Amino acid sequence: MLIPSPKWLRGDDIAASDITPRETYLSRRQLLALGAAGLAGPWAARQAFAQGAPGKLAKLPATANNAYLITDKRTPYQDVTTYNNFYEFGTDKSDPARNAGTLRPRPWQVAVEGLVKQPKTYDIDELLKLAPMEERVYRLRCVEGWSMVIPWIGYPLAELIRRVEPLPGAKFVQFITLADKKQMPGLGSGVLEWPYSEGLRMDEAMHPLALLTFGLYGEVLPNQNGAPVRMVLPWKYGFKSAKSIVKIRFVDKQPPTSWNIAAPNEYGFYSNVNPDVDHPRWSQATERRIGEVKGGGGFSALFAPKRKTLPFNGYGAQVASLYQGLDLRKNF
Ligand SMILES: Nc1nc2c(c(=O)[nH]1)N[C@H]1C(S)=C(S)[C@@H](COP(=O)(O)O)O[C@H]1N2
Ligand SMILES: [Mo]
Repeated sequence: MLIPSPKWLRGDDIAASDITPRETYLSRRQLLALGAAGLAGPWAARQAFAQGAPGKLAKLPATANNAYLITDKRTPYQDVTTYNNFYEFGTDKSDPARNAGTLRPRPWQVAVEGLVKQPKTYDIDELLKLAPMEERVYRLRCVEGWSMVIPWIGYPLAELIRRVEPLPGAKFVQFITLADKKQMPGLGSGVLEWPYSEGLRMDEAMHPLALLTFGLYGEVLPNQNGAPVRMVLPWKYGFKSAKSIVKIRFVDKQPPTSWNIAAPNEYGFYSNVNPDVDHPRWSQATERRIGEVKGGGGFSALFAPKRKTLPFNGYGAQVASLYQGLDLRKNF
């Protein structure tokens, strides 16, 4: 799959010619609506633009990495930032966009600890400069049966792992995310065990696809998408991609994960996207692409055409070898 591609096949070119005009059109329509309500003006123009497209957060320069080619049309920014799972801010898809304004992504520190030679607490600005930023267009598929295609910005987690020098006893990496009641209204509910915890086997964590992610669509992460730093693991269900990380811990045993604790028969440790292993309450054979029909993410989740879900979310050529000899029905 690591084939150099003709320029016209690249996702960014498709997006540039295809999505931008539509967003411009939507903004103009929103402006007209605001104008009719007597609200048009520079402020209204800014608001209308901010809703549909990037442009309100700090830019995060990155070099496109097209090694992992995705030609699917990108999910519009509007949907990427308003249809979210981030239970610390509520369990409805629209809650994170509405409630995550209270998250303070600065100052921020990430403690890298456990079985490593060089444990260290990184300031977010230091972490940002640790390795060259890449833009990678990845599919993200939620276990709920919807997916998105997003231009993420970050660098391989392996860059960080190499620098802290894991000890031979380190077999797993655990990600622990922020749990602060003052910033996160959803922590009052007992739906999940807080802080949110996820984990990977060391070889999964070292895989070049595993992206330590700081931005999307050319800018730093919006709060609702896990500012200031999250994981993106494109071959696993979305919940493995922990948001707003504060600790990365190297351990010798498989770490507990929040979703596995909440429902052990539904969410296993591995959580590789697998169309052949149904969730106990629904099939995983198909998915719907958010943004494919108009009317907000929720409409797409219900009414977009069904697509066949691919093994490992389409990244089998890169990652299937990690699981050779492992029974993926048992180790779901
Ligand atoms: N801390 C934290 N991280 C999280 C979650 C969460 O509730 N809390 N939800 C997960 C789930 S279920 C999904 S599908 C993805 C969604 O990421 P997105 O909103 O950026 O698309 O984030 C994952 N990371
Ligand atoms: Mo999810």
